[in-house]
Amino acid sequence: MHCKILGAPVQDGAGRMGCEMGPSALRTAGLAAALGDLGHRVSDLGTVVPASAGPIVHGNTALKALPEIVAWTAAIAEAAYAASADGMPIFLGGDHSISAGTVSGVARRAAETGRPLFVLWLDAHPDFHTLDTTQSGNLHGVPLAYASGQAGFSGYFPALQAPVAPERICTLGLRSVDPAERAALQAAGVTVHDMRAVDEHGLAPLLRAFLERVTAQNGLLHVSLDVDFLDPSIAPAVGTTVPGGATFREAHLAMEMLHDSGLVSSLDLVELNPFLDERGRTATLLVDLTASLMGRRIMDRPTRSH
Ligand code: 4U7
Ligand code: MN
Ligand code: MN
Ligand code: MN
Repeated sequence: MHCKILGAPVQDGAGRMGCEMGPSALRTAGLAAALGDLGHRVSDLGTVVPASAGPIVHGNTALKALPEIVAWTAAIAEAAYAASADGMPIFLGGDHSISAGTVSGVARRAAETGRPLFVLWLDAHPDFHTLDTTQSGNLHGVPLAYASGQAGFSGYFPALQAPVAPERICTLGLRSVDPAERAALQAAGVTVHDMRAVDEHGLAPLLRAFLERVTAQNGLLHVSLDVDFLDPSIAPAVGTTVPGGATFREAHLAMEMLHDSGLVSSLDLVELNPFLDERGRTATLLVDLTASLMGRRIMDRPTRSH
């Protein structure tokens, strides 16, 4: 596999500074070497440069840094579209607002190939606010709503060329959902596996059922991994700490199952705030999880081929 690393050092979408150091920390933690050791070809395509931000006026006065995030989204979407022509793009955030660009860019590419794009959203939060419903105004809380074509973004964010059908989206790990998001997720038909479901059923059957749907439709799969999917006790480098997240083994198991599926076509590693990390342990964990996703295994076992 040709892994293409692309840095998107965005922090204006989060409530606090620090995520712009995310790509540096992931590179420092040895992402490229870990992928190379697994036999992959690795290219570091460098850092996305945002378009220039013009003034934008919106009725929701809580919104923060709207022109900046719109400018980043346009540039990241172009970069994601270009990078996904072949190989496996790995996008290094940056806060989760980068996924407005990454998902819309890879979705545009998928539409050209004729294969349906599915999205697995690993996160404590669904990030399903619109520009009208967000109360914090932090735009890392809206990318999934935007990329799936929810109303209220047009005229502000770049026009979507290929919205991801909500029925092809699975959120896993949720434990902080605002009332407006809960209603919108349900109305749109997004698959929701909250931490309650993970506790009750275990992660494996939930993820397996989704992967079987992707396989049945010969889909491509974009995985968006927010650091706060993980329990803060193992991943302290987050601004949005929510207790009760995925354990070390749950997270690795998800990555191992994703690898075995052979379905993953692009990946986001987002919301790492190195300013809040402890001696690089969260960055190192993200590199190890990415290695599991890309084929590092405990023991040899047969891999399903697609
Ligand atoms: B993240 C929140 F209110 N929903 O809108 C909001 F709980 O990318 C959190 O998943 C958003 O970390 C979290 O600000 C965005 C809040
Ligand atoms: Mn998120
Ligand atoms: Mn989150
Ligand atoms: Mn967060």
